[in-house]
Amino acid sequence: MNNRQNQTNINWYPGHMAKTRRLIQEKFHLIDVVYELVDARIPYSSKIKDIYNLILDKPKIVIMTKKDLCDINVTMNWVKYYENLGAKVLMVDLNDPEDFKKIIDLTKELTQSIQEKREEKRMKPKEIHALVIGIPNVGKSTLINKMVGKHVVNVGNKPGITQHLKWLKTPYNILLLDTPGILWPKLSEEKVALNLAATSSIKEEILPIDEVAGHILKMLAEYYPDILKERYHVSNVDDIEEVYEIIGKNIGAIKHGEVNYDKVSKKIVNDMKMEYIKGVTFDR
Ligand SMILES: Nc1nc2c(ncn2[C@@H]2O[C@H](COP(=O)(O)OP(=O)(O)O)[C@@H](O)[C@H]2O)c(=O)[nH]1
Ligand SMILES: [Mg+2]
Repeated sequence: MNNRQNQTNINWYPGHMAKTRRLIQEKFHLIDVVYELVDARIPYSSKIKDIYNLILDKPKIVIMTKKDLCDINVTMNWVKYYENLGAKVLMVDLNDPEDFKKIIDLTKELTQSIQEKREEKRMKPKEIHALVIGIPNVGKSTLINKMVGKHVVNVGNKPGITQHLKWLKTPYNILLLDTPGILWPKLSEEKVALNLAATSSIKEEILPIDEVAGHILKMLAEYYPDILKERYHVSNVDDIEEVYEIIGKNIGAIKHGEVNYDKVSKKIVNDMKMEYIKGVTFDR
């Protein structure tokens, strides 16, 4: 991993990260609750690892998004794991209004004591300041737009675009702040980096596409052979070479008997992105 990192454009991350941390620190005293978003397909790999000293002591909800795309039984083990560490966890499909309501309800619950104290002093309820943090592509913008009730931040935008540094009003007496910059996961573990690339949380250029596709196939073969068989009409999932050939045939990526590996890899990665491959959790 180290060698490869040096070869890629990964070098500009640390500076961005430091800036993000500083911006969070500046807003810290205002924050009542933190929404930490992770991808339910990779509840370990998509978790920010070195932000905790920053947000310690703040009430926090770990929101596992994309429930509709994950393997619920496996992700449930991660929910329990984080709950055992003392976290409040919600597994959600951000497009499901009932799941969305759970986030609002839990926020009210976690900030109840703040409001009760104010009530005793005959003050009106405080507008709760919530910070939304998470690595790219975990649904931060989707959540914010849903809560605000209109399109205020771009969904699915490329990481690197300057973000709002503005508290956004919602009808729930909650003000929202998007991650002020970019938070990067730790890429030191090879498997983590592959998981992140497989779920589009890190840019495609960072890892070779054949490695990302190979990782997706390997995970499917090991844990979800039926999904692999059904999606690509293969019978023997253990022979990756054969799987490539069959997919190559199916998508017309074979010329003079030669498989166009690049095309097949792109197809596999794209199938994850387009949500054709779902019901999978890659952190075990
Ligand atoms: N299936 C599914 N897709 C989601 C969910 N939440 C977000 N997305 C999609 O994930 C992609 C990234 O979302 P975005 O809000 O831009 O993530 P951000 O980079 O963290 O702001 C978009 O295509 C969203 O539509 C969810 O719960 N389920
Ligand atoms: Mg966003």
